[in-house]
Amino acid sequence: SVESPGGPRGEDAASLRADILDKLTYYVGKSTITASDRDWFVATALAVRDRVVDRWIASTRATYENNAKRVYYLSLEFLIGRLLFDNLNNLELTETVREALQGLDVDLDRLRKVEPDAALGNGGLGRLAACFMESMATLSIPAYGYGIRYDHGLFRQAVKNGWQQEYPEDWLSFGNPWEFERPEVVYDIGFGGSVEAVATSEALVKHVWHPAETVEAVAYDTTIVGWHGRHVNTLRLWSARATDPLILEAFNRGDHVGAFAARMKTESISKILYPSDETPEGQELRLRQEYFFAAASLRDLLRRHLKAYGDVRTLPDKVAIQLNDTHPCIAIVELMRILVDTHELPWEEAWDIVQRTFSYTNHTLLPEALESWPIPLMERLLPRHVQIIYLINALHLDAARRVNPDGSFLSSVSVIDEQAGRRVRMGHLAFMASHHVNGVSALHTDLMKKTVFRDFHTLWPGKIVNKTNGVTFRRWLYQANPGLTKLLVEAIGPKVLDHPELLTELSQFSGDAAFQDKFAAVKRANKVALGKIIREQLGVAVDPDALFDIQIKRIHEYKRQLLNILETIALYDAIRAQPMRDWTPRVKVFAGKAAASYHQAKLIIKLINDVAKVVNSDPTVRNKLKVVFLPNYNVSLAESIIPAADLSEQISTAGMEASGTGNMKLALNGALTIGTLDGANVEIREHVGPENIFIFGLTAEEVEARRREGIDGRGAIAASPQLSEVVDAVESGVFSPGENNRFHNLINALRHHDYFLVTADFDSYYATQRKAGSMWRDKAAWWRSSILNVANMGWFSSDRSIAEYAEEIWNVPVKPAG
Ligand code: DL6
Repeated sequence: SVESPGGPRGEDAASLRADILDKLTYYVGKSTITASDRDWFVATALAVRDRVVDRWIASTRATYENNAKRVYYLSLEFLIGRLLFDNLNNLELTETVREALQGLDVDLDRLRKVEPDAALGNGGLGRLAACFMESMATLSIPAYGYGIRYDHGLFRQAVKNGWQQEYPEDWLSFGNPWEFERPEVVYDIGFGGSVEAVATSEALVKHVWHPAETVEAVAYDTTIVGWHGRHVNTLRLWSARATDPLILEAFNRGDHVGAFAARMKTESISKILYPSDETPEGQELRLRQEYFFAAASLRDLLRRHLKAYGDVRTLPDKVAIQLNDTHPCIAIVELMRILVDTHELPWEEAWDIVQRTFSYTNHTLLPEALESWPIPLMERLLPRHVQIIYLINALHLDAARRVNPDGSFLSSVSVIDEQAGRRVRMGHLAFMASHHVNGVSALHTDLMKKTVFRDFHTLWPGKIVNKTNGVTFRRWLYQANPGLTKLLVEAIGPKVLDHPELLTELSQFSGDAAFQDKFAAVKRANKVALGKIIREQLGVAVDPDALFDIQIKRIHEYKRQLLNILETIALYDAIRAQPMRDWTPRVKVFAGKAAASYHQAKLIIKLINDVAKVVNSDPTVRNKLKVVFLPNYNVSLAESIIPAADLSEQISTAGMEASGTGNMKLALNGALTIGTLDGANVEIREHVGPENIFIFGLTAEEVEARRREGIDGRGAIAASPQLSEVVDAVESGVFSPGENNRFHNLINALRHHDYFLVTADFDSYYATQRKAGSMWRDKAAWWRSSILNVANMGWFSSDRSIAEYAEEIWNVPVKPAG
C-alpha cells in the first residue's frame, strides 16, 4: 500500500497533468509560455518522483518492520544513464504521462532527449551495477547501492578529423531532479596522520588513529524503482566536502586563491570519475576515492545496523556486503579497524565477522587490471590500515603454511607483492576476507581457478563460484525496443514481461513467414531510426535494408576493433576487385571511447574514421559498404543502436573478456553474434544453439598455446594474401594520404608483437563474416535465427543473476516479479 501525508498521488493523466503544472510553476518557477523543454523535463521528473517516493517510503518501512537482511552493493561505478523512462516504464506510467503532457502540448519523447546521461561509470562493470540495482528492486531485495557522486562522469567524446578528443562531462550543470541531498547524513573521513599505541592492561594494546586531515562525506540519494513499482531501493552516492569552506585568515591577507586551495584539494575526491577501465590508474586521488566512499558507506550501514540491533556481532546475519571488483575492498580493513579499535572486539572474532559479511566479484583477469597499492603511499594515507593488513597477512600465511608446509606458494598467496617494490594486492585481500568470490561467466570463473587465484583455490576449494552476468530486460528490451516488446506480448501474452523464461515460446513462430515479416518490420523501423541518427551526426546516408554490423564497447586492443576494421578493409578490397558480384550490403557501425592516455586505442579510432572516409566516398562500393563511427557512445546511444543491430561483434581474444553484457543486450534484440568462444559468448552459444551464432577463431586454450610459441604475426600475415594486402594498404598510406607512417605503431605491433592475436584469427574471422553475409541473403533463415536468439535469451536476465547471488551468496529471500 502507498501512502503519503496528502494521500497517495493520483496516477491518472489528469492528476499527473495537474501535478506537472504545479511543479513547473512552484518548483521550476516558470509559466507554460516561457517553459523550455528542460523546464518541462524537470517538472515531469518531479511529478514522477513523487509517485516513486510513496513507494520508497513503504518499501523502507517494510524492511524495518520485517527486520530484513539488507544487501549493500559497493561500487565505484554506477552507469545508470537517463532515469525518466526507466522510472516511467517500471511504474507503468509511460503512456499516462505521455497523455498528460499531450494535453499541455508537450511531447514526452522530446523531454527524454534533454535529460543528461548519468555516466558514472566506464563501461561493463558500471552498467552491470546499474542493471543489478534495478533487478534487486524488482526482486524486492532490500538493498543499497553505495558509490561516489562524481561531479563529472565519463568524459564526452568528440571526433575531430578522425581523432578522439575528450571534453569534461557536466551532467549536474542544470541540477538533478532525481536526487535527494541529505545534508544531515555526513561522516568525517580521515586521512594520514599517525597511530598511537595505548597500553590498556599488561597484555593489551589499543590503537588509536589520529588522522591529519578530515573530509566530509555528504549523502545524496536516488531512488531505484523495481518492475511494477513494487519495491524501491536507494542508491546513496557520496560527495566530498571540506570541513572549512575557506581559510579566512588567508583571504583577509589578500590571498584570495590560496584561501580556497585546501578546499579544492579536499573536494577533488568526488570531482571526476577515473576514465580508464581495465587498467587502474595508480594515483593517490584514486586511493583516496576508494577509501572515502568505502569508509562513508561502512559508517552509514553500521549506524543503521546498530540503531536497529545494537550489536555489531550480529552484522553478518543482517548485512551482506558485495564488493564490485577490488575498488571498494579497503572496506574490509576499515571494518576490521572499527571492530577491533572502536568496538574492542578480539581480533579472531572481528575477522570472523568480516569473513561472513563480505563477498567479492572479480571482473577481469588482465594482470595489469588487478589493483595493487604501493605500501609507502598507503602508509602515508592510511597508516593504521597498513598495520592491520600486515597482521591479516601474517595470520593468513601461517594458515597457508599449515595447509602446505613446504611453503611453495606463500609468495603467490601473500597480500604483499614483494616483486614490484612492495605493494598491497587488493584482489588477494578481497579473496581471503570474503566468504564467496565470484567470476562473471562460466569460462571466466574457470580461468580464475586456473590462473590468478589458482593457489587460493587450492587453499579454499569451494570459495570461488560462478555468477554469469545478466542485463535488465526492462531497460534493454521494454524501454529500448517498444516495437519488439509489443510483438512479443502479442505473440506470447503479457506474462512474458514478468517471466522472461517464457520467451522460449517464441520458438514456435521462428519459421512462420507471417511472424517473420512482422519481426523484420520492427527491426527495419529501428534501423530507419538509427539511420536518422547516423545522418544527423555524420551526414552519411545508410540503407536500412543493408546488414547492420555493430561493434559498440570501450575501445581496447583485446576487444579487437582493429580486427574488425582490417576485415572491413579486406571486404572493401574484395568489392572493388569484383564490383559486379552479389555482395551483401553492409553498414559497419562502431562506437566506443578510448581511455585518454591509451594511445594505441586512440589510433584505432583514427584508423576506423580514416577508413570510413575513403570507403564512404568511393562510388564503386556505394550501396554495398558503409563505415561509421558514432561519437560519444553512452547508455542512451546504446539504447538507439542495439534494437537496430543485425550482427553483434563480440570478437575479443579468447580468454580476455570476462563476460561481456553488450553481447546479451544485442542478442536479446535479435542480433546474431559473430564472436570468439570468450566470456559469456560461450553460454550464449549454449542457449541459442551453435547454428544460430557465428563462432570463429582460437579458443582460450589455443590462445595460451599460441602465445607460448611466440606472438610474431609475420607468419600469419604472409600466409594470408588478403591480410597481406590489407597491411600493405594501411602501411602505404591508402587511408592516410600524405602521412604513410600514421599507423606504423599498429602495423608494427601486428608484425612483431601481436599479443591479441589479430593476425592469427584474421582468416577465420573473414571467412565467418562471409558466412554471415550469405545467410543474410536467405531472409527466411536469417529471421528464423534472429527470432531464436530472442527466444533463448531469457536466462540472461539480471533477475536470474541476482536471484543466484541472493540464494548462494547473500542468503536473502527474493520475491519474483508477477
Ligand atoms: O562484469 C562486468 C564486465 C564484464 O562484462 C566485462 O567483460 C569486463 O571486461 C568488465 N570488467 C571491467 C574491469 N574493470 N576493472 N577493474 O570493467 O566487467
